[in-house]
Amino acid sequence: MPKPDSSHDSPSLDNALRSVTPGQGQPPFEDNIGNAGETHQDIAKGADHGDGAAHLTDNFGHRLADNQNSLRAGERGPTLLEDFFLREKIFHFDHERIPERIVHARGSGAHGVFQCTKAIPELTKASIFRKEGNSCPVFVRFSTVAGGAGSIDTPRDVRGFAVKLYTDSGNWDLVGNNIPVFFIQDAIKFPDLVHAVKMEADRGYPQAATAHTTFWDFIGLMPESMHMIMWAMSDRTIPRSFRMMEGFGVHSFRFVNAKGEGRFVKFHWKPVLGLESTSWDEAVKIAGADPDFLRRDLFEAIAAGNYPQWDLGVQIFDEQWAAQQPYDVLDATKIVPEDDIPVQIIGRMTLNRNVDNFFAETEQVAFLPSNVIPGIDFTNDPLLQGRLFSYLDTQKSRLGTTNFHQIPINAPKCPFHNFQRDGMMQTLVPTGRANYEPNSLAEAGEEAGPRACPETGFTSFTANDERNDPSQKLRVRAELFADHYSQARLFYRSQTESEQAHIASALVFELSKVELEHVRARVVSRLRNIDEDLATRVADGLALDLPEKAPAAKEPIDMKPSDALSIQKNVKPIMTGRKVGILFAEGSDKAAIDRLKGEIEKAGGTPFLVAPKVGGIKVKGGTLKADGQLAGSPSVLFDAVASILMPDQAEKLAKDGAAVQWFMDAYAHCKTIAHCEGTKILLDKAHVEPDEGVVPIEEFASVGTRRHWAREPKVRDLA
Ligand code: HDE
Repeated sequence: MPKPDSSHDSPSLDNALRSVTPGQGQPPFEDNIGNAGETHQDIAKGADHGDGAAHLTDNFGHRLADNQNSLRAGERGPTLLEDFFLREKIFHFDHERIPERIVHARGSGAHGVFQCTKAIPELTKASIFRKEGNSCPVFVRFSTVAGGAGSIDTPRDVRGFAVKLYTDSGNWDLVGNNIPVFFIQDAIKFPDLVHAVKMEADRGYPQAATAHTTFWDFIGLMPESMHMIMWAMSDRTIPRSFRMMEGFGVHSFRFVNAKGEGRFVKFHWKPVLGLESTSWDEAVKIAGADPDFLRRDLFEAIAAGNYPQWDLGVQIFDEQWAAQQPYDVLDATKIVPEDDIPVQIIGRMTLNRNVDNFFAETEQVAFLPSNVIPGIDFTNDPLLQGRLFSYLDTQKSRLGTTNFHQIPINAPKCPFHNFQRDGMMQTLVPTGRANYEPNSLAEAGEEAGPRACPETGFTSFTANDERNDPSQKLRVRAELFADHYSQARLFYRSQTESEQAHIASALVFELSKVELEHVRARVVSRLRNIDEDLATRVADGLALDLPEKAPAAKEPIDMKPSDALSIQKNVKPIMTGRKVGILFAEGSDKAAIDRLKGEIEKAGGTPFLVAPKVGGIKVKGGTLKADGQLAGSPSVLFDAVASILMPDQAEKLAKDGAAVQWFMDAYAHCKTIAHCEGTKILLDKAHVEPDEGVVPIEEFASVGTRRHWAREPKVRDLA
């Protein structure tokens, strides 16, 4: 264990992790307890085994002689209760699971570093932003919202984007999503929202899906959700990779500078790889081909040294500007358009280390929006205010103790000292009798403990808000929160034609799964306030008579469309971070394959060889091993595909459903298909027609891995 520390400094992460590593934490015995001449240090090193392996012991240090057979009364007799090895092993195993998160149960985490790239002391006294180059470690957890911990990675769902920054002035948790707005305006509705979206209470399904009756029933009755619904039905909720999605703090927060001046701030994480999403058909197929698609993608990218990066951007505005807007900046169902307040980049985050242990780190990490540091403060957003309570509370039920902050992944990396004591699973051993304050123990030469620091400690910002009368207690929603449609319209009208079609199809799909017709109709009646064309398309898709327009609490206004809201307008035409599937078979030209692999790697992409068999295959110029077998490596797993085949092999594969589907899907998902002459028969069988994205192998590098949306009308009915 880390040495007990009277100052109660947090154990550093390294120390704390070491404390559970076999061989650490031995008491300093020098006597021999093992084989002749063997000391504790030898035992720790596993001296006995001669191969560096440690001795297997129980949790109290007793060595096991046999880990295969329990202790029994006779060769064929019952097992003895006396077997303390067996009892402890089974006892511990029985209690391995902890309650999963009520939302965001399915998540993937990684370590990294954040660095300030632009000092902004005039805006905030937060130490991390005081000087360019200031840096701190971070831990990030990406998640889906609705599904359980073992659910698939690619349902249509919002993604959590939670960042813990271990700064020198304490942990700052920016617990955001990949969508900048939320379904509801007030925390009091959160339990209802979550009950409605999770599997239905009586039947226990569907898992990880919004496409069901109770979700849409709640949504139809909650017009404030309409803006979020536009985002949720867009391709934002089916990201290609965590590495290619934006993150948002969602709420307006406050920056406070050394003079005590406050300004509103909205936080944005912008992925260096640009934005990219899958298509719905692709996401559904990925769920079968690789349920861990996004988790694997993150892990493999970091393991390969392709570290994902995001720029941290801020939008800054003051009370005066906020008061002039047609929406309330305290309303989490609204964005502040980037065209009105541009995003300034102030830092960069790099994820450069995978977790060592999923449970200890990704599962036990506890994010608290209430973790802010001096220079960053909350606002009166009623959703944020509710979150400030909920997250602390939930950690007690998940992690079982108020001492969850001592778990290495949660502990700050700066010292912490206070008079909080005891509680379950207390691992610190404070010394002395100063566990209260004030005390005068110092006058007798005793350790008196820490004191508050008025100069550098956290002080809450007092907003000068003329629109608020704190002397009244009211259960109301501020007037400006009433416009539920203008920004939903802004979002829809900022999308490309293809993206608008995706939103319409997503709504048709989701509502088609709703069993109650009046629920479908109510949602469509609300869509009419957003965009008549959208409402008509959805009604048509459901074979529903267009219902009357729902009355709006406030008539929507037209806002200026913004390119920042579209994914397709923010894709970077780069191969970096993308994966290309290369299909080959017996007799394929190894030199051509090597050449193509080299080109992909040079452009920052990852080639992945696919063949009918994974073991060595005889090719022209030697033998070649595949990374994946054809049936297990469908083209949905790649950003683009290429094939280098001899005509006889292509003919053989044309009779194999997996091969034909490989090209059919790549084509239907608007991906680049690079091929050699020999593949022709297979392409014909898959109905692949020539276009700008179907190119000879030699042209692959110039076309790259971007999608060819112009092809879409040929492969989908976009009505
Ligand atoms: Fe959460 N949310 N949330 N949420 N949330 C949780 O905390 C809650 C909201 C978000 O990877 C829970 O530790 C309430 C908005 C993320 O561990 C819980 C309200 C945003 C994560 C909780 C909201 C989020 C959570 C469940 C309405 C985007 C995963 C487990 C007032 C800004 C963090 C946990 C991780 C998790 C409550 C709304 C993001 C129950 C009451 C808005 C990324 O405390």
